Amino acid sequence: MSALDDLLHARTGPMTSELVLHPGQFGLGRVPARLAPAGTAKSICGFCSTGCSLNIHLNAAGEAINLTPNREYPVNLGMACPKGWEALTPLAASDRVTTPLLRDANGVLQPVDWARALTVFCERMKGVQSKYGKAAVAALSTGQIVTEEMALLGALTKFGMGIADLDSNTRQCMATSHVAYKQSFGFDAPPFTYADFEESDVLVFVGANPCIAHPIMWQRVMRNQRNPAIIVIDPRRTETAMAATLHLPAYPKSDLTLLYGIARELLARDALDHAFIEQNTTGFTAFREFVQDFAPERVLSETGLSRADYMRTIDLIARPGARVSYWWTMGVNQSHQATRTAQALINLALMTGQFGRPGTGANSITGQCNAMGSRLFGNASSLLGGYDFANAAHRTHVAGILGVEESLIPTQPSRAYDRILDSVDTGEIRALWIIATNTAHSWINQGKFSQLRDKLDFLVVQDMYATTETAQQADLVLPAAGWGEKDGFFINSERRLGAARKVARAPGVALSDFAIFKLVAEAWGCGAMFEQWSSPAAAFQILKKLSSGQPCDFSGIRDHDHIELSGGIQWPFSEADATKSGTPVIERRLFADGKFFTPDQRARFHFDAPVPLPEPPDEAYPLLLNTGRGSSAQWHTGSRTNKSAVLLKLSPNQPWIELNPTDASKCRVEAGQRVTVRSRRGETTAIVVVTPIVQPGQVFMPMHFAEVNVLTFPAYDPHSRQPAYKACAVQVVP
Ligand SMILES: Nc1nc2c(c(=O)[nH]1)N[C@H]1C(S)=C(S)[C@@H](COP(=O)(O)OP(=O)(O)OC[C@H]3O[C@@H](n4cnc5c(=O)[nH]c(N)nc54)[C@H](O)[C@@H]3O)O[C@H]1N2
Ligand SMILES: Nc1nc2c(c(=O)[nH]1)N[C@H]1C(S)=C(S)[C@@H](COP(=O)(O)OP(=O)(O)OC[C@H]3O[C@@H](n4cnc5c(=O)[nH]c(N)nc54)[C@H](O)[C@@H]3O)O[C@H]1N2
Ligand code: SF4
Ligand SMILES: [Mo]
Repeated sequence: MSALDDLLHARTGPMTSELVLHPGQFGLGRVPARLAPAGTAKSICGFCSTGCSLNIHLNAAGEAINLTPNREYPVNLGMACPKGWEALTPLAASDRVTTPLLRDANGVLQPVDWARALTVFCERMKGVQSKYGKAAVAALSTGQIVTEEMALLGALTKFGMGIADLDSNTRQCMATSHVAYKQSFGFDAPPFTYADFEESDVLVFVGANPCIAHPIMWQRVMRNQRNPAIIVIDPRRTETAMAATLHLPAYPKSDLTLLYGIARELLARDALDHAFIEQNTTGFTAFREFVQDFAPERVLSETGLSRADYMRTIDLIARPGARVSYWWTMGVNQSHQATRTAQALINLALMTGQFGRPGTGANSITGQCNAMGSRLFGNASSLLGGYDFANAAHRTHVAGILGVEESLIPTQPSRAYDRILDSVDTGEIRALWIIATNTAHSWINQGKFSQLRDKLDFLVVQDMYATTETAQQADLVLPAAGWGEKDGFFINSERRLGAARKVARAPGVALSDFAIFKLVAEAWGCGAMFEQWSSPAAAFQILKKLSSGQPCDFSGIRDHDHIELSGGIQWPFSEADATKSGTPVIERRLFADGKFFTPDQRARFHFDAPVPLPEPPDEAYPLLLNTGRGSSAQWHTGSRTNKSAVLLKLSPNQPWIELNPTDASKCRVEAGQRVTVRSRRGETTAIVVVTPIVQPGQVFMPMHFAEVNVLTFPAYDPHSRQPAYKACAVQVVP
């Protein structure tokens, strides 16, 4: 391990050497992560999937001192939300983990060097594998690291370490969109570009609160000069709903009924694009038949909407010549029938031919900065590059590009997050490696996760902080560099690749995830398999090859600099595109020719009958709990945003619960009071906010406090296995 010591010595040296390995050391060559020269570097924000470009201003030593939003970038046009403005602050937090930490015999996490950490990692993981079988080790990853890192992790775990189960927090977030698009379009391909926010006549937002969750996308809506009608379908009267033309407060999870009802009325009015249906879709006849069951009486009684609002919605959508776009986020994806609900939106756009023209589309808004990267390159549900594990030709193709033995590629996708945790429960899985996600806070029905900890022989957490709920439970913590401390690319909601740059040095001996994965590969004994992955830049070239010929083809992009100089590049941008046009177009939407990615190039209508809520309110637990984003300054479990004094000032720092005035008086509680919130799985306390934003019988809690997932009910969409975080029964008591 002395080579490792050399490495660490180099690591703690001057700014220019985050991880400068001697050429040939472990066959690594150099893993360059040089800092940009003094002046200004451009980097894509590492919080949400909007993918704003930030100008990072550097001092003479090449260290970031502050930032301003990039005015030239086609995404944010000089704007940023509070998190973007504060993006550098979490890097300097005092609780950054600066060395590996290993739990000692007394149960205390103690600093160790990398050599020891890697030895323990391999001994314990291999120990579990030899005792219980290879399948006894699993990994949970993220949508918040650069694509090169995700892909390397995916290849390392599955092909190098024999780990069959590698899932990620993208399951909590975008699994539904992935499956819905794949089934309907033949590939996970969000069709839109952000220009569509400005080009629509009617924008329908379903279970999306962009004012809070995607503020810069909302700014793009505000730039729309076509006097658009904005329809918001959300049980809460959110900031977005307040700004809308029409708010439809449909009862939670009645969306499916509502959307099928709308399809029925469009049929009745013959507001269809017959040519599009005929030429570009299959399954319409059965769908037409199916929606006949959704007469207005049924829709109005199940959704609780007024007839006037319902009919006005249909009038707006059916207006001849109107460009209509449908946008959805977690109010759809986190439901017990999430995939079919997403597809109900896709169906509306298909039957009316709202594709491929400005201001149209059935558009899933992504969550994390690189959830789109993980959908294509996480190697979890799809094989690297959006291929299928079950397809032998795909496995041969990918094995060829990577130079790995084909037999090492699993023939099945990973099991989903919930199944992985179930297998921990049954004792089938004994060791977990968690990277850049905070499971102990964000997973549904979190009481269960804490019990599972005791069933694990070995838990490794790789994070920027050792203070997260999950890292606190780890046996081994691997210290990671964060956004701003490493190079790579993200893919945003509109399929735009953006380059994230190293503008700061990670603290102590923390390393980029890329470097950690390389070191693990070496220590494990499979380093040779990843020889060509010598740096993020080299990995980018591999990913280009994997993308080539796929719908997500970006083989026309030279390198990270090319991405940056072009203002980001949307896929597809193939080698042929590059030869043809030289420069990528600034805004590109899919399906202008009506051709989809299915074998017959036709989109599919998918539908299913609505089924009741998994845990409806009853006498004992009379309120329906909805959860989601609380403010534009809070990010998920808070491990990054809680480090900024500015962001902390912009949002309440205690868990709160929103109650309608009628429920507040029924429960005999008052605004500002601390109350107990209880579900069948656990209880917690929160401060009461009395507000008509929530409907009677419904309450809302932000997800940014660990307490909330003590309460949630573990229901999942059957197709995507995404957790249904937004509906469970609770009681509120003083
Ligand atoms: N500030 C901030 N921004 C973020 C994040 C963050 O943590 N903080 N996270 C990012 C990530 S990863 C994601 S996934 C996105 C999430 O972005 P969004 O999905 O927009 O945010 P949420 O608040 O989770 O949920 C949106 C809305 O769904 C509604 N909803 C709940 N149930 C239903 C239902 O049955 N039907 C309908 N129609 N609506 C329903 C909720 O009331 C809520 O207003 O945000 C991203 N942006
Ligand atoms: N009740 C409820 N629960 C929810 C949701 C909800 O709406 N309601 N939403 C769900 C959704 S959509 C999501 S996306 C999840 C998010 O849930 P999580 O992924 O658990 O939330 P984060 O706080 O973003 O956790 C990311 C972790 O990665 C670390 N990190 C950041 N950058 C890096 C890096 O470069 N390398 C490494 N190694 N670590 C890094 C951070 O410090 C942080 O601890 O929560 C889900 N949970
Ligand atoms: S909108 Fe998203 S990408 Fe843009 S600055 Fe805010 S968090 Fe970053
Ligand atoms: Mo998410």
